[in-house]
Amino acid sequence: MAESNFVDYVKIYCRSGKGGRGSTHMRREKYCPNGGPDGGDGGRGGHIILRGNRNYWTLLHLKYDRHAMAGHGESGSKNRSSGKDGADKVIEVPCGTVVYNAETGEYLCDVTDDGQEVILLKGGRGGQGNWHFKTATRQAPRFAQPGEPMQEMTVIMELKLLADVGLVGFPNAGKSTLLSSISAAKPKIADYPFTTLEPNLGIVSYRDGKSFVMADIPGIIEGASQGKGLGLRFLRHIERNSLLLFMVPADSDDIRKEYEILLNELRTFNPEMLDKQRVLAITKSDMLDRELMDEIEPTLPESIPHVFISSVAGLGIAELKDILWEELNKESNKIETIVHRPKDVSKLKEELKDMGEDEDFEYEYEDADEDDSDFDYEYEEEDWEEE
Ligand SMILES: Nc1nc2c(ncn2[C@@H]2O[C@H](COP(=O)(O)OP(=O)(O)OP(=O)(O)O)[C@@H](O)[C@H]2O)c(=O)[nH]1
Ligand SMILES: [Mg+2]
Repeated sequence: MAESNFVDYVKIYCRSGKGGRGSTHMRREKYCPNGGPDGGDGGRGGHIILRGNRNYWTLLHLKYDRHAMAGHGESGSKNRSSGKDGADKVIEVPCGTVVYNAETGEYLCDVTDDGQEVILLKGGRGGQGNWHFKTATRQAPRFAQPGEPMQEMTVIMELKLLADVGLVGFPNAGKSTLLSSISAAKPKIADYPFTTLEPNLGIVSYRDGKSFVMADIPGIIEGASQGKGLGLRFLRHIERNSLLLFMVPADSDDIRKEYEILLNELRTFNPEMLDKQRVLAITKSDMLDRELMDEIEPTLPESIPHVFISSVAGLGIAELKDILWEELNKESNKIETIVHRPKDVSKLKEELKDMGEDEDFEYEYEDADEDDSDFDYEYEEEDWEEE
């Protein structure tokens, strides 16, 4: 796929900081013999934190910065001085970012709000210095806790745009034309299929200063679920929409059949998509006269509201907005929190390749010398034996 600035899928490596070691220092000062243990605690390792930022619209900035590493905590020192905490690493992400473990496919977290912070990987706690371990019978402990180890993980970040209404239709159905006519968005429009190659968002203003967000995604064709056309990769951008607007052109041979094909592709992608409220728009209706509309009317699917529109002639647009607004505000159609399913590990390799993300990272660990691995990190004093 051509390089594009719309990046909605990245794989990155994250590593939190490890905790600093506690100090085993013994106080030694003039006039103070046997000063006792005074080793301070180690600092906490830095966390890896995700923060929602509404100024970001894609994951492009992460494409060039695939290593997120927090600082390590510093060791404690004499005089009960605690070590400095490691610096947290904050990763700014667009609202709507979903994070998965790249090895197991497990769903980890979801960042939806501006300013929302989620700790993705916790930094290790710092070890306690030796003065914590002083007891009546053990006046001079010559040991301290090591810090907790760091955590590392390779994650997949996926953007699922947050919009109210998602447009669903075959290529050339007039989706982008509708978005451009009722919002300030300027998607590319042309009379050939697959004009739109990446999702577009537009804010549609409604009466009295009210507005809603509409997402135009690339066209879907029969067999998209098997990877035909642009496949289903963009469907996740309408996964969160509370309302789906199906668009079928008036000159289609069989409007109902086209609608059912679309519905079926959505079902294959994620059966929960069918729980969303749907509205059907018959586009390009400037090509129809009243008589033809009356003829088509009874053949349309009964269960959902429909409207004849023409974005070019402005026909039915006000009525369409009314219907969308009404459906959006029905209590039953309020966005339910979507359940993010884990990724299928067996298909993960293929998916990464599809997204141009198959590269493997090589990481160097700066300090493999300290071997803390045989410590038990429970903070119970019994665990600590005098060396
Ligand atoms: N007559 C008429 N033509 C329209 C109308 N709306 C769109 N078209 C034409 O239909 C063609 C396709 O329109 P697009 O908006 O690019 O269609 P799309 O659904 O976004 O197509 P993809 O991006 O390829 O999926 C263009 O040539 C438009 O000018 C309409 O209301 N009436
Ligand atoms: Mg388009």
